[in-house]
Amino acid sequence: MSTKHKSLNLEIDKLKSATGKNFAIVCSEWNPEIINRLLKGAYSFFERIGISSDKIFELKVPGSFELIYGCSKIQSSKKYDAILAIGSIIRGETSHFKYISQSVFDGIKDLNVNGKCPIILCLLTDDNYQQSLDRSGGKFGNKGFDCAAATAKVSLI
Ligand code: DLZ
Repeated sequence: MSTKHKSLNLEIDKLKSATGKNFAIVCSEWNPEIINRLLKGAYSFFERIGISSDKIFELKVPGSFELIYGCSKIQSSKKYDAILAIGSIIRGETSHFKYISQSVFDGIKDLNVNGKCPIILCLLTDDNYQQSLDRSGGKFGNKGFDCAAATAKVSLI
């Protein structure tokens, strides 16, 4: 086993203390193949720490812009220890990409500032589809898995 995997396993072992926590995932419906790959990564992390997918509340929203509203609703429910927001924005021909991306980062940041319940943002903002594939279970790993680990970690703060 490589050193990298040893340290990953140690880290995952530490995060097993989050097994009793309640998590919610909010995910966008845009770029569904990428979202499904990120979700697969996220659920595989939660399974590694002993949380099965049926124990995680999942809310789908139309696009990444609506992640803000979805997360806000879940925060207000006061039922969860941490929320994982998943979206994929891919640059198009207009400046829409820039406005949506910035709004999501700002909106989720504002929700984190309110201190009700932490939100980890797994938002891919890529120039093209290949970059999104590379980061959702491709050559750069799976950001869904990494962000699920961050969600477990922040629930323990
Ligand atoms: C409109 C739009 C565009 C052009 N691109 C994306 C995208 O790449 N990823 C994404 O998650 N959502 C996109 N959307 C939809 C917006 O997030 C939002 O759902 C709509 O503007 C309606 O508010």
